[in-house]
Amino acid sequence: MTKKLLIDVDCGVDDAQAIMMALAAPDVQIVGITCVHGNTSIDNVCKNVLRVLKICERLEIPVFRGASAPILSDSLDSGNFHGEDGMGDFPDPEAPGLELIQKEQAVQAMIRIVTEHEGQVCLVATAPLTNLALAVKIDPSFPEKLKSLFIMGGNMESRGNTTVCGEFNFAADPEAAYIVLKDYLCPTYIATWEYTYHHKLPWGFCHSWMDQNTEKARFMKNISAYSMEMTKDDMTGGDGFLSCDSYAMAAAIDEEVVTEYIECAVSVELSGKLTRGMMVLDTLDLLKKKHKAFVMKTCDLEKFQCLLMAALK
Ligand SMILES: [Ca+2]
Repeated sequence: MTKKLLIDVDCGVDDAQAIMMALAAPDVQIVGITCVHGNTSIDNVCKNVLRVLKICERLEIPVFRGASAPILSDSLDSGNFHGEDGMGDFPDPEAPGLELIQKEQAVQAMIRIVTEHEGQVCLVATAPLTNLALAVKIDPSFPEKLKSLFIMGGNMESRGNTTVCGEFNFAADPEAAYIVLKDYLCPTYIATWEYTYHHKLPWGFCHSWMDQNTEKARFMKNISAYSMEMTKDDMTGGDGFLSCDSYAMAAAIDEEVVTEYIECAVSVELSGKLTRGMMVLDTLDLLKKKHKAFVMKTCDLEKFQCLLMAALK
């Protein structure tokens, strides 16, 4: 049966990798891509998604513009990890124009699409969760109409990549992350920062992946050059290649990619001096929350690499 995916992105390089993975997967239909602030400005995010769809010859997929800033926080500086434009600042004079973005706003579109396909859509969120939080505030029945939710974000060992204890997507809009973990009572699967960090791929894989003789591989090599240079001596990289968003996408595409989960209630710290934006795992069940999330723990790296390989073929 065809899987329907709705994808919410702040299109940096790893979002691009995740989108391309979904586009290449058999039996997957992308019903829409919604854009949100994060790695770069909302306009850049929209443009980057269109660039990805163009290289994959899939510009018929509707792309929607969403929130341009967090709900309450000031915008967080992404540190230009993926370059100023979010995709390595590689010039692309042939990039499609923003007139291809749908007129309908992202949050409205999410609600409409999921209502039209009630119980069938997996929402994959690889960005700050602002659009998702707004969607449930506008339509409280939105989460229950989803088949499932896959998130790249948060952490499970208090390890940060942006603040001391904060992973970027959650730290960029802690209130949104809090709302989503509280109000989305659908089956929820989370690829935390540590899950991705513990499943880095060898650089050798990365090189053979990008050295495939295809337009898509050349595109990936070009947009990745900047962040690959950055990760060589950066706290996040060094000893391996990381495509954070692709871990959440892989889990949505093929449930066998994740071989072990921690099933427990989760929340987000909003007021800590050092820990604002940190995801909290209630492994002792002290919060007595009925809804448990599936926090990804171990990954079948062979399956994961096959999905990535196919993305650039
Ligand atoms: Ca992202």
